Amino acid sequence: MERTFVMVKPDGVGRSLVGECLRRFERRGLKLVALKMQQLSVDQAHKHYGEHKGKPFFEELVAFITSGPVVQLVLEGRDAVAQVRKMNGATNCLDAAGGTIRGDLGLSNQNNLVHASDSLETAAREIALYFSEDEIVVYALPCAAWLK
Ligand code: FUP
Repeated sequence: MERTFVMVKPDGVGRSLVGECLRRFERRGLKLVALKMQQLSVDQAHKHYGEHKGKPFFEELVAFITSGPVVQLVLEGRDAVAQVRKMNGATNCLDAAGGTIRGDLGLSNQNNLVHASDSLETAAREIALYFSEDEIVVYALPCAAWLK
């Protein structure tokens, strides 16, 4: 089963939207297999957003993502990477469709509430950045049979 990494960003935590985000993922049928809360260091932020180093918005992005606590999730399910990206919506909340987290709850480009991995390779890298293997919980959801 596919795994993806999700981070509720400092604006999502600060606006008390952690439960709202998690509720959407759970109701969709995605299984929560790991969860933690922390405030990222600048070093962690550089590792997380390494692909954006050198871009004009990079320093501001690092300042934002380290500005307050974040909540990190690992979710498991069918086509989890692509489905969670769809549920988050377009990067800029102003372009995000209704029914998505960003389209329903945000108005900003940078403060866009949630991050999610954009490929299976990225998911593996990002999960390993924040979780050790023994922090990922293997268990069966009783409803799994209906979510195949
Ligand atoms: P996403 O994959 O949707 O998380 O978006 P990107 O990886 O393209 O960008 C990472 C973060 O950089 C976004 F969540 C918001 C921020 N960003 C800006 O602040 N300005 C930009 O022009 C593009 C992205």
